[in-house]
Amino acid sequence: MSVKVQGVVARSKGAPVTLETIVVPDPGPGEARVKVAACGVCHTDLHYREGAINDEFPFLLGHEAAGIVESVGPDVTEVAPGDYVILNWRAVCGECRACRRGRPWYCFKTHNATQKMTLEDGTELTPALGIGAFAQMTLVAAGQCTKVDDAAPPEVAGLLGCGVMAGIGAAINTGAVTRGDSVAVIGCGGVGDAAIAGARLAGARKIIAVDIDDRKLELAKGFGATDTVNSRQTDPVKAIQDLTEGNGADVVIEAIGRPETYEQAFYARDLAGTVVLVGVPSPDMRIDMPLLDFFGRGGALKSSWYGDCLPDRDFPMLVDLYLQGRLPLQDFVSEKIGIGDVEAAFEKMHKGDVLRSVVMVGS
Ligand code: PAD
Ligand code: ZN
Repeated sequence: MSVKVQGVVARSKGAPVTLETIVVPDPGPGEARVKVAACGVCHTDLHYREGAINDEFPFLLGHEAAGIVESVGPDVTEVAPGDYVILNWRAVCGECRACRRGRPWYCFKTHNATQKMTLEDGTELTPALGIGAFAQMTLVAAGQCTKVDDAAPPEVAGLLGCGVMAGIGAAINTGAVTRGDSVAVIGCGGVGDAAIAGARLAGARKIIAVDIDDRKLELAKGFGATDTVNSRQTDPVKAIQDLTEGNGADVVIEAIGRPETYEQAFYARDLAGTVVLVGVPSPDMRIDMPLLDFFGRGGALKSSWYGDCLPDRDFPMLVDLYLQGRLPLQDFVSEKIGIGDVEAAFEKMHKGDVLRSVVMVGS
């Protein structure tokens, strides 16, 4: 039997989100239906609402979630009802050219639910990142459910499902930060602070946080920033060079998704250093830089999709580090809110008032 629950829907470009009754089908082959407990509000949800990802409206928003498997399709063996899971948007296929080459974190055919969730009138919904978890129940591919230790509360565990994983992975997987590196992170929201936490876990000796908001810089220190730069007042490229014996950082992570901050990242790294772009730009953005500088400065320019993570490898490991007190996931949670408060949370995100608002869907 399909179930009807409340979900947060973006009906058209730029319009405020609305709480709607949605219809969630019974799980079919390869699918699982999950009772969502908590779901973080990520900047990518706002990108969806603003039509910056694609225009397949209406969207069912929310994708940074933890919950409990409610039921599974007939052939599903990897998860069972009652399992405590983090939802992921990288259920790797094992068959595409990336998977076959042994690079499953680039999987080009990740699995999502086959059936569609709908509005009551039958209008098909596009779930954000194939998840759609600002809803009491959601339908996903079984491989999108990663089992983790239920000692980690859902508002904390769920954050690993997107932004925090993206940030940590940008540092430890894409940027391959290692012991002794200098690292700069431009943009210290949830994703940037997670990159800082990742750089600390990997053993970076200097971690420079850059933001235009002093409140964010203060929080960044708590995740491991050794130095902070307010780029509204100070040229960040010069400041990062000054803090690294004039050289620039070994790895610079851009966690905003804007041309001017990408350019800062490019010039703030050491010769042959690495730039990681984890912020998501919008389609209208352009960049104009001398091609010679790309050659002359060498090194690696990388993008980080979801922190190049493998959910089954990385989520349980990071939950364990959290439970050991080595990864302060709880500090990303600025507030816990109700399912009707997502629009207000976007406003707070926009104003820089929060790292993460987490919707306690189950309460
Ligand atoms: P956020 O809005 O919480 O944080 C952005 C931060 O950047 C804030 O602290 C701002 O103050 C700061 N900022 C804004 N403009 C500037 C500027 N010009 N110079 C310096 N700092 C500035 O967002 P978030 O942390 O949730 O997400 C950040 C980006 O990461 C966003 O583009 C999101 O879509 C992207 C993302 N990417 C992935 C991925 O897989 N690549 C996953 C999840 C999120
Ligand atoms: Zn996200």
